[in-house]
Amino acid sequence: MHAPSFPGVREITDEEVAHYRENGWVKLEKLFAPWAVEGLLERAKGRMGERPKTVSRLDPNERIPDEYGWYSRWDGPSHADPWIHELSHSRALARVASRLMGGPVRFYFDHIFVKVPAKEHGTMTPWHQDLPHHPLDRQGALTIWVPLIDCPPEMGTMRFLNGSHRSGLYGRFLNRDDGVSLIDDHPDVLERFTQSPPLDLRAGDATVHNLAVIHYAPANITDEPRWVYANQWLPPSARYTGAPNHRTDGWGLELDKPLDHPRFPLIPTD
Ligand SMILES: O=C(O)CCC(=O)C(=O)O
Repeated sequence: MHAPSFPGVREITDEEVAHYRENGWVKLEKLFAPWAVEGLLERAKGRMGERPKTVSRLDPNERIPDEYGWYSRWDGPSHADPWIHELSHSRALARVASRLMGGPVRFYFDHIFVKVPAKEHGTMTPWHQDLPHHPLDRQGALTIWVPLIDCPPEMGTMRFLNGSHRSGLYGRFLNRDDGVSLIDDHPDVLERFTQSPPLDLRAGDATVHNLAVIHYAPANITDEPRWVYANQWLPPSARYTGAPNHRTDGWGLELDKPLDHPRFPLIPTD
């Protein structure tokens, strides 16, 4: 497949790769050039509005009420906007994922994720692992999470339990309606693992995390919405489990087969 070379994404270093492998997450300063961040933010606001609303998955020109009160989202912006597609499916971004993962990569998903200020109805993102929420049979996938505005800890930058991606799977804890948290079920994790420091990110910095690392994000206690572009990658060998998921439903994926479908392309990295 053709993968555009996108000059707005930098190469990462061996030290950054080593940090990711050891801890299950890494901070990448200035991953996106300022013009790339501006391009994303302008498009996100164009679709979602200055005081953002969720974009319909059925019609990317339509704004709909937020599914959960604490965030607004635009799922799959790269499928609706060719400029975002150039970035999300670029060789440069695939190289970042590939170096961290240690092999070839498959594009999985992207979205704009806007955390609403706490004084409206934003909340913390509770402790969780992502992987139990995905229809994937194995580990290895990662998320590249890029704030599009300066994002101090008060806006809710993520905190990670260092090395927890190597300790197995703990359960599903996002958007639970019974109020049970990962810490209720596994109170020992906060002693077993050290916690990453509060991260002060500039627009265009990134955190990358393994879908198996335990993490949370505090509430956004500022007055401004927290605009983030997140982009996810799979190891090509990952197989589809058939669990319902908005990323994969409706594409005719076959149970127990890799996600070989134009929606989830392998992106060349050299
Ligand atoms: O942005 C947040 O508040 C949480 C994001 C998150 O948990 C994730 O990307 O896995």
